[in-house]
Amino acid sequence: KAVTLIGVPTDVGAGRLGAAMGPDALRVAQLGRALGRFGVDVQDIGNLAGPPNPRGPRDAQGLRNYAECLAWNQAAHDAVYAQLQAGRMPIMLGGDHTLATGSISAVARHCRATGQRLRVLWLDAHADCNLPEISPTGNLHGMPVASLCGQGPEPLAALSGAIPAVQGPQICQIGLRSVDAVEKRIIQRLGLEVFDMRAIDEQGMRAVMQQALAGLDGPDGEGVHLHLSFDVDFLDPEIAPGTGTTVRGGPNYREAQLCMEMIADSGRLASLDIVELNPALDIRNQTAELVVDLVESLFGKSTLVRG
Ligand code: DIR
Ligand code: MN
Ligand code: MN
Ligand code: MN
Repeated sequence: KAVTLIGVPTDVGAGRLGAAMGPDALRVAQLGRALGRFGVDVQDIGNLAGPPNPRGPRDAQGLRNYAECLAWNQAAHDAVYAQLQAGRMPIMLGGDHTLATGSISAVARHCRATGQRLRVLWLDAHADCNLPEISPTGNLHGMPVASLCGQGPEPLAALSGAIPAVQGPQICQIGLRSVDAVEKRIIQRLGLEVFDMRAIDEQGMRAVMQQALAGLDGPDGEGVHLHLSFDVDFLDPEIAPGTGTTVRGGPNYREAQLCMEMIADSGRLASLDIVELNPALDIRNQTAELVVDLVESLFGKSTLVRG
């Protein structure tokens, strides 16, 4: 297995500053070395470059820092696509969640070129499918799912070279517990598959992940490219304080581990975003260390010999 770490140090899509330091916090927590211990060939290409955060007001479209968001997403797209073409698995170290438009657009382009089927798992407290007109904040990190499904500003929606980059039913969201009023209807309109916290409470993480990953591990899963977009605010704030928009009532440590272990068992993980880690809000880098711990499970760390 060959993996490339791509730092994308920006917070232009977020309401608070600090996610731009996410890539370095993950390096301090030794993400690369942790993966190396599983026999993974890890290359860290450092941080991409892009415009500074102007901290602008909402523009006429209702968006904050739109031009800067587009530039960072284009950079993320190009870097992720280059790694996929080189046959390496990209891990994008964000950065705020706007960047998933760029990374997943690259993955969608790659799947189109190689004839693979794309499945996206979206771990988040939020649905991220706001549109400029209905967003309560104008922050683009609340909109990447809409962009990927062909909604909102066209230059972002068109990054993969086709609109939409992804169809709603290809995206499965897990852990939601904060969805804006109009967003609830967009979720339905786009046809997203959603397991909110209530589903996890009622059915348990195991049953939820079995449904989310249904068919992937067998012969039906051959030719499926599984992308994981991991917003750190998916996790309960008690274990993960280092992120900008915490919402109480998220998955606990064991639930999060099981989620990652079951994704690893599918054997299909082919690209990953780690986003919204905000070291300025963290306590002694504990959230970055937790993320590294979870990513180890994602790459097959297990307590006992398996398989
Ligand atoms: C809110 C918050 N729904 C918004 N979204 C966040 O601004 O659109 N997404 N924090 O991660
Ligand atoms: Mn979120
Ligand atoms: Mn692939
Ligand atoms: Mn998000």
